[in-house]
Amino acid sequence: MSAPNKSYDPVEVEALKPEQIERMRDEALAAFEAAGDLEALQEAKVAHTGGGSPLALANREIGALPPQAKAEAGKRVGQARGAVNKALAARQSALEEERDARVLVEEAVDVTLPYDREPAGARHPLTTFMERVADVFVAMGYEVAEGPEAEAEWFNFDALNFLPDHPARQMQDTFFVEGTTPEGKPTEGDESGVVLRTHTSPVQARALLEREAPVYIVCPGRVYRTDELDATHSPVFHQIELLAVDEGLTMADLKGTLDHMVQSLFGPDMKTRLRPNYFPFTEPSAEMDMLCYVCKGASVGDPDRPCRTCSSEGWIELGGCGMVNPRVLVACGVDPEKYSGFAFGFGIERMLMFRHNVEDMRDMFEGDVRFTRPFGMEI
Ligand code: FA5
Repeated sequence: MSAPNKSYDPVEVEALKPEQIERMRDEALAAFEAAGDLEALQEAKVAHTGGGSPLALANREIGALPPQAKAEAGKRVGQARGAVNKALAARQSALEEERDARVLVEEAVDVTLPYDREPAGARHPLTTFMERVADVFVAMGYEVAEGPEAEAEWFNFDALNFLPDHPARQMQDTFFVEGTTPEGKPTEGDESGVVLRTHTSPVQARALLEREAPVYIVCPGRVYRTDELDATHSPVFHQIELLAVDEGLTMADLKGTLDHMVQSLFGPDMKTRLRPNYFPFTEPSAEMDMLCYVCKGASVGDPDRPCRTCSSEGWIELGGCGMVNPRVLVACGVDPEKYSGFAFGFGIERMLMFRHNVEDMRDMFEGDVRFTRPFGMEI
């Protein structure tokens, strides 16, 4: 290792000359001053105080100087570095203050703004429409009744006079849950299997068994059939059922009640018509149609006024109805000599499709808020 050079003249070390140190300090101060934001200041900091900065490099030269020169150069460089660090800290806090003031303005929260800007959800039109229909009858004194969706076969079929070999009891129409063979026959020892109810009519039997006549009930609910999902069918859909059992009820009461319902839902000039049909639990039975609420029948036979809603038929099919079959009354312990009744049931999805020109039933089940939102809230 070589000894320090006694004749070494510190003035000869260029980087340690006073004017050089001053220049380095001044350049650093100017760079800090010129930094417009904290990012630029960080760059200036690295350039002027980092390991590769001119002052750091000059500092490294000091080690090789003789003691006297070392002390002088050390003092010079130390003072310059002190001034640079002080200026850096001052600029840093000035820029931080500026940033804080700017953020306070830019990110200010106006607490006086309205707070309910969250988009409000909407109830599903199936729900609101079912409630609306039920309300029509509640206003007339009917009671809302319910039954289970997993229903005893006896209520879904037997009590309603479906004979054991009725086609609706086959697997292709009904979801059998338990107590039933794959062919739809009861398994050994099971008196009644369990099915997913195929209609809301079993609530008729439940209501008659639970209450003393007279009985007036309305029952909205979910039902299941082994139908494929397409634009007009769903394996899970909704029906609304009505049952009135009292002394002296006739088809005229049924017709008047149906007319009242469509007038309440679609307007005062609405009416219904009945066409003969067959249901095991009503006798006589009918298919009920309502006047097309769009063309009011005017499109029939007029090619210049076609109606998309009723396909220019003038009428829209609603569902089934009839006078309660006396066999059902007997099965439910009601005296058919004293009481008579009427019932009807229809599909909510199909009704909604007509009411709101929904072309594809699947839109109702996809849960897309863009479908439900336009319906808003119905109160
Ligand atoms: C019945 O379900 C009878 N219980 C109605 C009834 C009640 C008759 C009281 C007499 C007395 P039907 O099988 O026709 O009837 O169905 C009634 C309505 O359900 C149909 O008019 C239709 O609007 C609707 N519907 C039937 N299958 C489907 C399905 N797969 N998807 C959507 N709606 C359906």
